[in-house]
Amino acid sequence: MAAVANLGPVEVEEAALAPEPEPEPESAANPVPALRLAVVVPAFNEAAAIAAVVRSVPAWVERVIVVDDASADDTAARVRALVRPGLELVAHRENRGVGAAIVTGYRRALARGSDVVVVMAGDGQMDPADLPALLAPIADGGADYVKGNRFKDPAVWNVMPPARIFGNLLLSLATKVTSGYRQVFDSQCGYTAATRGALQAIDLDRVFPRYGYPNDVLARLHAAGMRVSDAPVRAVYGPGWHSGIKVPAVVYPISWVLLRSWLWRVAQPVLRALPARAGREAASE
Ligand SMILES: Nc1nc2c(ncn2[C@@H]2O[C@H](COP(=O)(O)OP(=O)(O)OP(=O)(O)O)[C@@H](O)[C@H]2O)c(=O)[nH]1
Ligand SMILES: [Mg+2]
Repeated sequence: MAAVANLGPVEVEEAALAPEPEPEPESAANPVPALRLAVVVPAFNEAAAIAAVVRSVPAWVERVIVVDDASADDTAARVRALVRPGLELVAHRENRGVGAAIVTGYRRALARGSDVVVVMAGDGQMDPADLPALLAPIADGGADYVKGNRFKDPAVWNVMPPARIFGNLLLSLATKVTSGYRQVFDSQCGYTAATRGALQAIDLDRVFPRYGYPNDVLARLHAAGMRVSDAPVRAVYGPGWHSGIKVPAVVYPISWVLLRSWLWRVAQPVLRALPARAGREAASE
C-alpha cells in the first residue's frame, strides 16, 4: 500500500515503491555509474502521457520523482498505479507552475542524496535515448549543469513548429546576454542535468516559478560560477503534442524574467561588495 506523509502546507507525498520492477526499457549504458541519479518529472494534466514517460526512464536511474502540479486529471492516479523501485510522487496542493514543480523535485532529490538530477517533462517530449549524451559532460568532469540543445540536430527544422523555432531563436539570443553564457543556445529546452553542487550553488527558493525558469536558472548559475554546456538532444513533437503555453500570456512574464535576471546578474559584484564594505567600516570604527 502507498505510504502517505504530510509534507507541510502545500505538498503531500505518496510513494509508489514496490518490490517487482517492470521490464527494463532498451537504452544505452549509464555514463555515470558511480553517481546516484534522479530524474525529476514535472507534470500538469499529463494523464495521457505520464505512465509512458515514467516507464521510459532507464532502470539505471535510481530515482524517478514525479511532481504533480495540482493536475485536474488522473495524472497522480496513473503514477500511483506504476511499479518501479525508486519511484516517488510529490503533489502540489495548488498549481504553482513548471519552475516551482522542478524546484520541488530538486529539493526531494537532494534530500534523497542524489548526485545528479535530470529534468524530463511529463509530456513525453524528452527522449530517454538522449540521456547518455546529456550526462556525458558531467561524466567527463567538464560541466556542473548540462542543457539539451535541439538545434544541434538538423532535423529540428522539420520537427519543431515554426512559431516555436521563431520564439526559441529570439529567446536563445536574448538569454546569451542576460545569462552571460554566450556559448549556450536553445535556452527554452527543459531537458537538463544538474550536479548536486550546481543545485546547492543557487538559491532555489528564488527561481522563477513558471515559464521563464530556464532563463532565470542560467543567470543564477552564471553568477555562482558554474560551468554550463549544451548537449545534442532530439526535438519531439509527436501527433499527440499539446502545450500549456499561451504565447500572448507568456511574453510579458518571460520578458520580465529576462530583464530581472540580467539586472540581478550584472549587479552581483556590487551586491557582494556591500556586506564586505559594511563589515570593514564597522571593524575600523
Ligand atoms: N502548462 C503547464 N505545465 C506545467 C505546469 N506545471 C508543470 N508543468 C509541466 O511542464 C512541462 C512542460 O510544459 P509544456 O506546456 O508542454 O511546455 P514545453 O514542453 O516547454 O513547450 P512546448 O514546446 O510548447 O510543448 C510538462 O511536463 C507539464 O506537464 C503548469 O503549471 N503549467
Ligand atoms: Mg511540451
